[in-house]
Amino acid sequence: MHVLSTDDLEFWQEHGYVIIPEAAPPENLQSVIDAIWEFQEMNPQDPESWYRTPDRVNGMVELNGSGMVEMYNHPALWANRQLPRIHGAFADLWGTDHLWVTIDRCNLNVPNRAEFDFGGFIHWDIDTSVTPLPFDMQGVLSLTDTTPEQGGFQCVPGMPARLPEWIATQPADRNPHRPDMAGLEVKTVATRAGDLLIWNSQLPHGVSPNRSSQPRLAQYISMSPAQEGNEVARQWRIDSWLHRIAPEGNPFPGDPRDWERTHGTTAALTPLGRKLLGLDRWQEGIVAGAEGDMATNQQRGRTRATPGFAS
Ligand SMILES: O=C(O)CCC(=O)C(=O)O
Repeated sequence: MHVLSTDDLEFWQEHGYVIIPEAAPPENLQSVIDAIWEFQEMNPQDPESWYRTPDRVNGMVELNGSGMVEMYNHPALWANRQLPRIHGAFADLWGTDHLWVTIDRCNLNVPNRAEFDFGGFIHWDIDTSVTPLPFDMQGVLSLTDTTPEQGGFQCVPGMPARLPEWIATQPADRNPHRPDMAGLEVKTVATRAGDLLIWNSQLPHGVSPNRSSQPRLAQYISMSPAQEGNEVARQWRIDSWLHRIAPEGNPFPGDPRDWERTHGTTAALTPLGRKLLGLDRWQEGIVAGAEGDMATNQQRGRTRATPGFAS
């Protein structure tokens, strides 16, 4: 299924991100919204409850306070991961249908107030000191309409197209995960409910502060070429889905309640979903061990801490 137009592809090349409208139907969005509030043990009608759960400490320090919700395998999340329109959009960008989907988290970025003042951040998940620059994609599905003040996605548009030249102007000891923002212009992107925003990982990006009165709710979804020869990663992914196990890794500390494993339900998968997980193969005749290394990906892949995803 082709999803992106020629204009979309040009926008992607120029700006380093693209928005796919109506990527998921409203009922799917509502199911994820309900699941997030339940998982967080918060009442959407009672703002006092939104600040109750202390943030767990993220290994990637800039994420602290940004409202990352470590729910990974709820059936409502899988329902969106297996939508043909979302798969089609990533397939257009990667130039192949043979993709795996990330087993990724959600975001509930609540409004700032006197005793809660999240400043936002701009970062790269990839290591921009590596040559050649790693290439990957990341994505976020907006569950509600999100105004520019509401704590959504922000970035430095156009940076991937000029990243090597910009790096050449920077000191050798620069932070390869956090750009010096001097002279760089940040855009906070407004989105509609159901928009899927996909960005090139070379784009400096992050979560903006929520200066509105409404929370920002989102689900992270990305896809990368399937590593069907990487049997360790494939088995890990199947176990994660089947037993509802959170990915491990530096950026995300996991859920100390182990709520999904102990209380959750394993999601039903469509034929497309089975391939996007790795349960069924896109291609026959793949030799196990032929590609990839989960440990290496895990160390380098700050992106999503999902085995099988290199960054
Ligand atoms: O929530 C967003 O819009 C951006 C999230 C982000 O920075 C990340 O996942 O690396």
